[in-house]
Amino acid sequence: MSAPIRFPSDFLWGCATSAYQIEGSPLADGAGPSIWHRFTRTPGLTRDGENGDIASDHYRRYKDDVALMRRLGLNSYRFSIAWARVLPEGKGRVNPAGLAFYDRLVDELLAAGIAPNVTLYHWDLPAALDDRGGWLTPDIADWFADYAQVVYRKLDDRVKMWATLNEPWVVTDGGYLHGALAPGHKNFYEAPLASHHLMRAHGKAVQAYRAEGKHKIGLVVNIEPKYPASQSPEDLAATQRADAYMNRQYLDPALLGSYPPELKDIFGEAWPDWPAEDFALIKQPLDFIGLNYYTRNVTRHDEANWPLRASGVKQAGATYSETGWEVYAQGLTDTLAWIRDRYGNPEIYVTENGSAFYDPPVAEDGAIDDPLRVSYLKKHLRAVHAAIEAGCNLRGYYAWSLLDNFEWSLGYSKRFGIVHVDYATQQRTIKASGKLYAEVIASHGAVLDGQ
Ligand code: GBH
Repeated sequence: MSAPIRFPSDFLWGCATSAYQIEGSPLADGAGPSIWHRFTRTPGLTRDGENGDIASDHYRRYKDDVALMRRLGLNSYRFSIAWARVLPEGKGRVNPAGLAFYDRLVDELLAAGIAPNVTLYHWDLPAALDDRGGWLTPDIADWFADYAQVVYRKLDDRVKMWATLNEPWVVTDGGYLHGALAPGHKNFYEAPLASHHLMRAHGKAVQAYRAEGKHKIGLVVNIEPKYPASQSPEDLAATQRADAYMNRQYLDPALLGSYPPELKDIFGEAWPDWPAEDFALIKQPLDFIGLNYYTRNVTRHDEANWPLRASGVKQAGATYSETGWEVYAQGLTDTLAWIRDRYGNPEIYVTENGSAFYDPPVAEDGAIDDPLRVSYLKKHLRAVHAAIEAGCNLRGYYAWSLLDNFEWSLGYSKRFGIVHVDYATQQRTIKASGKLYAEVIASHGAVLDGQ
């Protein structure tokens, strides 16, 4: 018999979103274009040429959306700021009207008793900075810190949780190595540069925060535990490479001050010898780690999958979501325990967790039954509770996502929301998963007992 499920009374219960995925109105009120604005205007790069011009229209409906959060009982909300709304050219001139949107959002949240948790970068680089080299140029660390400082000065009186980057692995792997995400490069030699400058930018933005800010700042990473497909030396080595590439590439320099040695093995001559002083910049004391967890990976050696020479093995009998990711809640407990042990039990939040499944249309009585997402959510919340029981310093959980939204190159074809969005009318409908989440929050988890 496991212990009854009761989450701490000060546990943060939230939902997460990101600017380009929900806001719409990307050029409103003097905002500059981002790399996603451009990417979606290049034919063939997103499904059906879909873009974030309207998305979930949150830029105009944010008050309704905060009311929705209140109905769900959230006490925190994680969102990101669009850099190019604040600085249309990415640096230099501030656009007060862009900053004012986030100012209003923060006030609306606080009036509803919801603590804002702000991410400074969720993939929407100002296009003007991409023109100057984007994440490939060392200058970007200063550009990012300058932007961050503008935002801290405006919002740190009310925002108590900040994150620098969302998922630097995805920025590099999707944006610079395989090209599925903006800016769409496929360049082996660029990937290590982008990674390194992301981490330098993270370090500078944390330094800037220590000079300005009074609260907490952290880094958000995506982690997928890598389990070997067999005990063969080849599969074990492939598993280590996959783990180094996705899971240790960012946390190790940020928290331990060095890169995993496997990266040299993966990137060969494309992996530079980094200046030693960069690591002092990258390794800044952090107040928390944000963990985005979706799935695991069972890994085998695969010479054909360049440059990692490793690939995932599908598991018989497992459930796969509509994005093809295995549902594996134990991996969340395992990942939290791994971070606890490897990095000295830092304060941690699950900053994203969720799933895309086919949703039926809204029923006549207004209900949306999404049993697979309900099951995913229950299993992962139990996994989170198990990690707390196992001594992880875990303080909050954010479901991805509040709303159905623009799923990057997959357009609107994948729905991750616990609230359904009818894109023709922008009407919001709380799905069964959203109702379940509200019950979990209201009962401090007790509703999960015995299920
Ligand atoms: C998040 O990243 C993003 O932060 C968010 O913007 C996005 O909408 C959300 O996920 C949903 O996609 O194919 O089995 O090898 C997710 C990071 C990294 C998770 C790649 C899935 C591949 C699993 N993803 N990973 S698999």
